[in-house]
Amino acid sequence: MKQAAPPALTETQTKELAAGEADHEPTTLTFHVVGGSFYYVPNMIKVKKGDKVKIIFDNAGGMHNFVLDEFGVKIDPIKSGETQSVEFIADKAGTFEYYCSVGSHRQMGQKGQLIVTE
Ligand SMILES: [Cu+2]
Repeated sequence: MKQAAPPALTETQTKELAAGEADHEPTTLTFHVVGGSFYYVPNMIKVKKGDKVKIIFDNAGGMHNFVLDEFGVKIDPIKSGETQSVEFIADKAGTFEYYCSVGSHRQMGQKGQLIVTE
């Protein structure tokens, strides 16, 4: 499978990331994450402990999923052009890696960080 250039952040994604990063009381946050070969955009998401996080995963090309072990998140692999979403509560602080568990995509760089602050 060919390496693809990751797309730039959309205006919506930029706003979503800013909302997660801003000081706030626990709330519901939505993040559109685009996955392709072999990247996620964004590859860093910041939230506060206690936030309810909704990930809307868009597959830009290839066969990919979205896994975040520490929060029991695992979207089944989806095909190019498909979208799948998942929700979880960010109930612990720390830095956690989300990744694609298809083939060796994680090793090839399809991963990102969820940073949960107190
Ligand atoms: Cu993948």
